[in-house]
Amino acid sequence: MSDTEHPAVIDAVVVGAGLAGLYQLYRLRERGARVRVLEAGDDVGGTWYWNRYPGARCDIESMAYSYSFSSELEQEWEWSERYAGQPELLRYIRHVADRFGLRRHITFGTSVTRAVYDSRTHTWTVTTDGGEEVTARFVVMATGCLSRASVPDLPGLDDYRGPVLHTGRWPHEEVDFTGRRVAVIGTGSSGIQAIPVIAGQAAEVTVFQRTPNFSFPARNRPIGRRESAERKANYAEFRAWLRATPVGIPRPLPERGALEVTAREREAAYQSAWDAGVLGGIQASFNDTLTNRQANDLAAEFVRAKIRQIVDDPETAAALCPTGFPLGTKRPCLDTDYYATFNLPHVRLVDLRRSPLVSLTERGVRTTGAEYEADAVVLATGFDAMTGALRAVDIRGRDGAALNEVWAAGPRNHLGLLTAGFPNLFTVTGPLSPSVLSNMLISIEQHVDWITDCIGHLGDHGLTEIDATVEAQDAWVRHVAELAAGTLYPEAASWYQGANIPGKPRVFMPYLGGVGAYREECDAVAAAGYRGFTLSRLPDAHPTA
Ligand code: NA7
Repeated sequence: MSDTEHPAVIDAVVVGAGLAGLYQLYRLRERGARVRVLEAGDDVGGTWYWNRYPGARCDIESMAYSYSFSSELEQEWEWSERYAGQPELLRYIRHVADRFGLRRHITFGTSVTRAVYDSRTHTWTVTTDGGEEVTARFVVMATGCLSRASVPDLPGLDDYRGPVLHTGRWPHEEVDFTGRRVAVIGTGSSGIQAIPVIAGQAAEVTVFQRTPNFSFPARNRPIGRRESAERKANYAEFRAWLRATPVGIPRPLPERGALEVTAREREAAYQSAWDAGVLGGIQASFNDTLTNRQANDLAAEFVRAKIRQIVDDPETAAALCPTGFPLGTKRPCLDTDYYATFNLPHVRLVDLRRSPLVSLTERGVRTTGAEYEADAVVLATGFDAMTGALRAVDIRGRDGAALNEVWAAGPRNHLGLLTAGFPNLFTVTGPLSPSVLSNMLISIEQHVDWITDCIGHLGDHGLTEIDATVEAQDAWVRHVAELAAGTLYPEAASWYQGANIPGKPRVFMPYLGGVGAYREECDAVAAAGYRGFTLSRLPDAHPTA
């Protein structure tokens, strides 16, 4: 690793100190690169720093949703539960930062507002909200897919007198709902995790549901020492298997379609997935759930029957039954006692499809049917997913081109990694990569390894710039869209395709080819000398990284 041409120019700025940013920092430091990480929060953790709402929990098993880069770390860390809660995940991430001496390279409480590329020097100058400028050869956007909270433009939001809490921006001090009336707006993963826990504390909970979701029991439980030791004895094999699967989640790989088996076999398969408590388990019972509407309807009906079984009041059960979009095409949820919570006398469901939300008032929430008083309002209303955090930064590439303009009709890039005209600016788990349709840790490690190797390759060959070609980018954008078009995903108004944000272009953003195939493609591109990218060097430049 040699120095950049100017001592004030560092090798890389990494934006974000979540799981992606920390690993990127670790890998680049390992190569001796000079790196600054800029992080908006006051600590490491990313998603697990911000999402502190009651019940926040990962719905991929801890022993799969954790770093694999260090076998010492893997062996020494003991997870207490099958699905770790937010406090434990944050402890783990802080431990990683300390164990690998990463903190001294991180500036906290600092947001990046602007990044400008200089084609003459092949460097980016990044500006922070504190007015600082940092110049680096490479920028890695490790800003997360679900990091920009979406607060809907609800009339009367300012009139409401009580606290309004967004699940994705939860306060750091304890929020005590004891004896209070709580209104929860939103029934995605966050709401579905939070509602049973809030109901365990509050005097009254009113849930405002616009779209019911498919949710499955998580079957969370403590991990015993023996179970942990068994997994750790074969950790490398387990990780290798996960990396080759479609989504990197430990669950069986279906070989048959739902219509190729008898009704009894089908029921048994769904029941076994329901009992296993694995994210996406029901849809993964058969290989055609997300491509064949009839197969999907069978799986969806199985879940609706479960909801009707669990929920005592038939009207509430009917309102909780998801209809109108295929199972799995909106992010499925894992829960602990979600549906049963509606049997509690102090919990009620307000179906916004029947009586739409009109406004917040001084005292609570008004729908077309009634006004519901509340001492606190919880917004579990989600995120400007996948592109929100990237578009929040004013990114200017070659010739001053604005990323926001280039992406006006939806994200464009090659392999989800680099956008043509924005050289040396990488995104980790960005749009058009498997990202949110995968175990994030698998995708993060794969991206960071690829990016680090790419930066190393440039340095080893005296090169200072990598840019995607427009042809390769166009082909990749087309490929991602074609994969989505062959499935039922486009039938749902999901955040996967930006439908939750008014005015956002409807483009299906995650790559659906699976993490195994995706890794192979990325590796093949690198092995072919970064096919689809243009590599160049500045005359007289000292190579970096
Ligand atoms: P989601 O999954 O986007 O869920 C947001 C929920 O909020 C969803 O039920 C929305 O209904 C509802 N919502 C959003 N805006 C409104 C308004 N204006 N009125 C009523 N209801 C509204 O976000 P989460 O935080 O739960 O989960 C995000 C991901 O984090 C999750 O998938 C995991 O990957 C982790 P809608 O469906 O739009 O009708």
